[in-house]
Amino acid sequence: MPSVIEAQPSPLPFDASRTALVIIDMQRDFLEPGGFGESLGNDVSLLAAAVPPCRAVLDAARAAGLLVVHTREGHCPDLSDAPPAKLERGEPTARIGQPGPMGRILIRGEPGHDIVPALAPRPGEPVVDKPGKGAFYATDLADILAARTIATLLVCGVTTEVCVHTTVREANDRGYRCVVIADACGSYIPEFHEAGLAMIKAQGGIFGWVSDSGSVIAALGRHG
Ligand code: TIU
Repeated sequence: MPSVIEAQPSPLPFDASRTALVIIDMQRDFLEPGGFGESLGNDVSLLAAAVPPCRAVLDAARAAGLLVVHTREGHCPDLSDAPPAKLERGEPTARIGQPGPMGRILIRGEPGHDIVPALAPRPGEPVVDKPGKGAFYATDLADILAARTIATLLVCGVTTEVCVHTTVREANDRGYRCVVIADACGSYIPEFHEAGLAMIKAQGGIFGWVSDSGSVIAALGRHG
């Protein structure tokens, strides 16, 4: 039975059996010191506030039987999937592939590439490894969603204006209804977090809807 998520610019009816929670890049490389986020000159502590709401939504999504998809941004150890234009960013000693306190920065299989323990994937939950900012580019996410006839995405993670936004834009063009869970997202640049959310819901919801963890959890509790 459809339920409704309180959201802006309008409430959104959704069918839980065709809804997925997509958690974007909640990796140690972005959330902890010594990783990719810090190598770009950011204060990584700014992302910590997103973890508890993200965990609360994850618990509710699991309890409601939603498909849960985790994504990780990162590259092959030989960097064959990392374009030079991306490798050139940041301080030369702290670029993608360079050694750091959590292993080679943004490289698959290294400790920094792992999802933070509080949000660790469970067996059976797809983990999509992506070389880009968007979760659809060069991944099998579209196939994973199509196999479950998913129509609505609940999206959270980091960072709001980079990988969350790129993924929502990709998803919107592919026909998904996207609900961005504001307090379960985070940015190194607070005004970009706010602007990113404003862009999504502007113009009648040009990219999707914006909600919050409490509203999403309440809606998941009401479904069915
Ligand atoms: N730098 C920044 O804000 N984000 C990224 O590089 N990747 C993600 O957002 N995951």
